[in-house]
Amino acid sequence: MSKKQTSEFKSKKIDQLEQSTKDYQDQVMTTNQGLKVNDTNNSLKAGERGPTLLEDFLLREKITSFDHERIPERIVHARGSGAHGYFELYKSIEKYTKAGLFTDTKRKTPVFVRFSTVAGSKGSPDLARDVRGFAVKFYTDEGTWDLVGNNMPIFFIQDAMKFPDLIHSVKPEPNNEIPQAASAHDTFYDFVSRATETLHNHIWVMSDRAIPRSYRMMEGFGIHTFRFINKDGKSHFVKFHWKPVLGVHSVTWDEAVKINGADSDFHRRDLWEAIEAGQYPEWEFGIQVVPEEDEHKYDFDLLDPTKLIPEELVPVEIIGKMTLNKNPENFFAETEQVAFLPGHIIPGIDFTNDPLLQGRLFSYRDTQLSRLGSPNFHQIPINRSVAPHHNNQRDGHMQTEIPKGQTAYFPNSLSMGCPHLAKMAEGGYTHHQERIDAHKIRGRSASFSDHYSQPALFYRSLSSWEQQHVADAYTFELGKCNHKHIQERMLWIINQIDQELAKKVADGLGLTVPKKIDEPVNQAIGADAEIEKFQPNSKKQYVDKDSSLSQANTKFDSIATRQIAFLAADQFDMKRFEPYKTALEQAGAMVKIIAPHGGSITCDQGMKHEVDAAILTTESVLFDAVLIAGGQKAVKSLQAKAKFQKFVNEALKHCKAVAALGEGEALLKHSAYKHYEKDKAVFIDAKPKAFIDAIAQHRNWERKDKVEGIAV
Ligand code: HDD
Repeated sequence: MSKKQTSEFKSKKIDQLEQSTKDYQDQVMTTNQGLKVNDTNNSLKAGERGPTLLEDFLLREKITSFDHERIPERIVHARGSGAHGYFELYKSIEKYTKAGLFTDTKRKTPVFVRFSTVAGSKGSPDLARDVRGFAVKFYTDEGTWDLVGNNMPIFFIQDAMKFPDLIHSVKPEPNNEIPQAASAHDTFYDFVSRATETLHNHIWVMSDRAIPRSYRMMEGFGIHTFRFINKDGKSHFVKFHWKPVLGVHSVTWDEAVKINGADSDFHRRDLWEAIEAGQYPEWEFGIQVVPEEDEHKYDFDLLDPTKLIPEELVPVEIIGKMTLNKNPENFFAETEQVAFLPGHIIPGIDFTNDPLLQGRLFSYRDTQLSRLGSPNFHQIPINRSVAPHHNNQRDGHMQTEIPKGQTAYFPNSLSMGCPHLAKMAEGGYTHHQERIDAHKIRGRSASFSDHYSQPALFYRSLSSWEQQHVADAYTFELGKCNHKHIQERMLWIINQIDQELAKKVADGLGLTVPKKIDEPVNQAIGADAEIEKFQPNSKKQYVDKDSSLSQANTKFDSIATRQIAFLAADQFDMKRFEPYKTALEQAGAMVKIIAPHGGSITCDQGMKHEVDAAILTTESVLFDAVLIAGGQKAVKSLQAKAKFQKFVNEALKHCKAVAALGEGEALLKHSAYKHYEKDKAVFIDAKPKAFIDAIAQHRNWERKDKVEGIAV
């Protein structure tokens, strides 16, 4: 995280957007035609109590605009938040690619990023258990490149043909439109249990990755294997990675459920506030490169998007960094209207035959036509490239440009052949020449048929607390299913991944893991042969564990932007608080005063302190750590409101760092956690550094079993 003063870079994209930005300060109100308006409160009537007149053009303009101000939400990823920033290159990788943003270390390439959940509607809560979208638009000098990825390195399905089925199964059920932004329902598990290619992405969704602490604390992945093409035309396979500088951190499911109620905009607000505070989110950019000749070297197929390349086999090479340093001016104009297309590509990068990617190349342009209403969506300011565009495409709804000249075709002589074709030396895009000699078939390669090895690798690689979270998530999700045959089928499938995991889930559901699945429906849908073909394949174990898959191995070196609740009341002990406040803020954390009432409180030194939130309006789950004020009178006031005790109990239950100053220990003493004195993340009058180090650890999972019984 860099501080605002050190990173005020303004990109050429922002310059371009400023030309379309309107500022209404000190301006008189007008109609869309520039006519000055002197009354926007009353319609034109025949007499004060009389009927409204058809003549009222002001009413008509205002109401018509309002009536049409919604556009269709995205089919998937409807709920999201965006920000501007830039990408910097650490070192040229010209040996792999000729792409300018990856060879010119002097460039700062402007980006716009949109994070999202997948299943929920536009207004759904941020902390749904779900994959997060991680879409990056690079406005490069050679054209716009969109890397439309997720926060998980694999996808649910292998072929775009199944995408509508996947989405129909996870979205609210069609008869009653229930549940919103949740995968825990019958149709999803009916599908997952029958399409076992989904299992790998699915187990990631059962893990803590699906409930991030912040967009700023999650990884991003391009998922598909792409191609890099260098200036000699040589191709390498490549996978793209984003690694957050703050590390990968999540909340627990209990917190997620409560955050959704306490602040359903939790992630949106967190991103917005961090950028406003000058705590710019940063991700390092990494690549996994595989030479063409190694295409068939691995036990999985590089074209299969349900497989990752373990970092143990091909390490990620870090080559650059992305910084988000500006919030949008207008949510609709920028974040809602931004259109990402995997087909937006630049010289030096090319596609592979990954059948999921191939289908995506069609779907995204198509969906923008109904979402944004016209093939001219590239003219919307946020979608405009910074590289100039000239071609013979014309007209259509909302054409905002005025193409000059007599011709709109190629070849022509009347316009001297212009716009003329780019020569290779001018950077014309050419596709990698791949030799294809094949039968036209509707089918899938046998090399895609291993559905169990990588879910098992993922589970094996997790720490014990992460594994427990996965078991809890399966139990919760399947517990919400109403059909026993779906639960049992899932248990049978989980058993192929890991028997201990299946047993835990079965115990939670009050079922047993079935030995055999014998469902008459398979015959009815002709699925027996298909199911036989793909399940269960004997698992392979090409690596024992991959350390990059566990959040236990992430970074724990910063408390920048962490939210610290300071529980305080009038007459709190300022002398004890001051060194904590200074140290926490110097380390980049945000200290918020939570008091019995709003307004301000006065410390024992007679100074007034503005209250950030009255206890009534906030919740423990919105904070990363808790600091309890000292001072006899103040602590008495805290004890007089039971919610302060609940606040502390909850922080303890969620394994967060808690520090008490002086008399503040009374709140800990009365907490439901009896071992607080021996806990490595609970402090009484300790040095601020100890508290800071514990916050940087994110959670003290050693406490987990001891706080199981705390009821909050
Ligand atoms: Fe997709 C949106 C990510 C497969 C069809 N997708 C969308 C967004 C993200 C992804 C991040 C939101 C972009 C934004 O913020 O505007 N999608 C993925 C990833 C996939 C994937 C990482 C697999 C690796 N998607 C996928 C397939 C299809 C689609 C296979 C269709 C065949 N996706 C769409 C879409 C969306 C979309 C319907 C909805 C809104 C939009 O495109 O712009 O076209």
